[in-house]
Amino acid sequence: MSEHQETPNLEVSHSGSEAGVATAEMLHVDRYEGIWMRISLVVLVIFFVTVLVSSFSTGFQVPGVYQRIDPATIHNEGSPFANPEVRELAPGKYEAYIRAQIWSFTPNEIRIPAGSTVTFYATSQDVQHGVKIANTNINMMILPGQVAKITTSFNKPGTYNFVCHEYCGSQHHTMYGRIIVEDPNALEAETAAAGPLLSGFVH
Ligand SMILES: [Cu+2]
Repeated sequence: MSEHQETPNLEVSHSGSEAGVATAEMLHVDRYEGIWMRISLVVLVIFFVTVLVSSFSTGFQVPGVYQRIDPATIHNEGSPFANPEVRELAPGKYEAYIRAQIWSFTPNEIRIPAGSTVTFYATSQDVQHGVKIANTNINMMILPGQVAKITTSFNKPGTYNFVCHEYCGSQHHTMYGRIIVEDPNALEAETAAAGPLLSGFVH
C-alpha cells in the first residue's frame, strides 16, 4: 500500500521537473508576441538614444536654483533685479536679468543679434510665475526667493515670444514679452542700401 502510494508521488514529481526543464529549454513565445517584444525593446533603445542626443547635442538642461534671494531686497540699489536688463559680456555673449511680478515681466522686450548666447537669470518679487520662450529650450519656474538660471543660443533671427505659464492671478494672461533676434547681415544690408540713396540726395 505504501509502495503503491509512493510510486505515483515519485512519478508526479519526476515528470513535473522534467516538464519544467523542457519548458525552460523550449519556451514557446508566440510569433506575434515575439515581434512585439522586439518592437518594445527597439522603442526603449530609441528613447534612450533620444535622451542622450538631446542632453549632449541640443543643450537640454534642467533649470536649477542658481542662488537664493530675499524678494524684499530685489529693488535695493545694487541688486541686478532692481533695473533688470540685458547686458553684453563679450561679443555674442549676453546675460539677461528678468523680474517677474503680477502681472508683467521686466523687461518685456529684449533685443540681441543672431548668434548670441544668452544666460537668463530670473526671479519673482511676489508669487510663483514661470517663463516659457517659444522655439527654444527655455521653460522654467520663477519662484520668489530663488534665482533661476539657464543658458541658450539664438541662432535664427526672428521674434521669440515668451509667456508666464504658471497661473498667477486674474491677469495672468497678460504676462508676456518677446525676444527680438536681429539679423546682423540684414541690418548691414539696410545701412548699405540707405547709403547710395542718401548720396543720391546730396548730388
Ligand atoms: Cu505670472
